[in-house]
Amino acid sequence: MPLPLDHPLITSLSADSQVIKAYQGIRTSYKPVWMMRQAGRSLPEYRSIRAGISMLDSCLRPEVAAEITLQPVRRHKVDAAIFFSDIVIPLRLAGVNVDIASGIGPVLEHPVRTRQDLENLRELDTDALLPITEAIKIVVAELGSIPLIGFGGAPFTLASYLIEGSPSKVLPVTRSLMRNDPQLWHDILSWVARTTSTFIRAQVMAGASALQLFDSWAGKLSLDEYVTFAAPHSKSVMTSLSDLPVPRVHFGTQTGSMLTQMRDVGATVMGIDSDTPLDVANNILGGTIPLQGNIDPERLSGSWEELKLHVADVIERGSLAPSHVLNLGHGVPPDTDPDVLTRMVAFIHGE
Ligand code: 1CP
Repeated sequence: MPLPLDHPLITSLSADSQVIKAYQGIRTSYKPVWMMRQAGRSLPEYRSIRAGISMLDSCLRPEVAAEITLQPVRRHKVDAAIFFSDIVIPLRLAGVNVDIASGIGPVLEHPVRTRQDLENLRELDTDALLPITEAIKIVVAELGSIPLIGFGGAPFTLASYLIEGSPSKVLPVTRSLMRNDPQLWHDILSWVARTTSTFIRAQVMAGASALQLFDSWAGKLSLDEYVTFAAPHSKSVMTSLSDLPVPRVHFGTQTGSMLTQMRDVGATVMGIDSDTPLDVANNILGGTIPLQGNIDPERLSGSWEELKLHVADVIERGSLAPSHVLNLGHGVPPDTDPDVLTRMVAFIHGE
């Protein structure tokens, strides 16, 4: 589908940005950087705008979501904005009773675990996404040539919240449903794939210049399980979005053993977590695809000298890939000193 004529990739505002060029495999001497979970979390201006507003409300109030998206760009001078929202927002907008509990994460009153639960789910109506597209229009008008990255949760990660009902490190209910009722599993994941895909498409059509699919928990599966139970649904998301002329980043954690399978669902850029050095990831992927990552978030609270050495090492290893967008290997920890992030971005830019 062609993008609207006022989309920043079409007006060329963001088309020549360093992040988009690097996502397209074009390497320049400039080193572009943005950080996962840069919107929110560690910034005092984020905590102040969020005071008295719940997480979900802040995502659904366009002015608030737009302002939070822009805060880290102003402060840290990063080369891209990530839209402030959450992977469970499309579930909520489709009528699922999900809330984001402060300090815990997404929680559901009635997890989806039976055929009847699935039949009660509605399709996500694009009209319901109006608060999202309104926020994006405000953001892109402010960003000018800096690209906005839209995102969504991959079906496996999103379904694990839907089925489990609350954040879990071991996903017992999810894994048992997957093994014991594969037909129901695939039907639930098909619904999730359509829902997350509708959410991402709306962000791109409203002005996002790239998209990132987060499969944060994919690494909890064995390679066989990933290929059988998760990859087909991630593929259906990526395929359904492949008519949009934007780069498609795919990211997961502890996924060193499944990088090629994750690429093969239709990614055009691979996000790498801190566990796999970029030169190793590049070898696994055959040197064929731009990489994003993978500064260890834990180093942000260590000494500046050691952080600089670590960042230089990441840049060195990333120089072997076709192109490289600097990022963290996972999200910004909430207790990070924001000045360290600003300083790190300046260091990457060679200032
Ligand atoms: O800065 C940004 O990256 C933009 C906004 C963003 C994104 C991309 C948020 C805001 N959430 C996400 C994606 C997201 N949400 C993921 C994938 C990325 C990742 O692995 O980090 C996941 C797994 C979630 C689910 C989620 N939402 C959790 C994790 C809970 C768990 O299972 O351990 C939590 C704590 C949330 C709430 C949330 N989402 C976003 C923020 C800023 C917060 C904290 C809310 C608060 O202030 O209380």
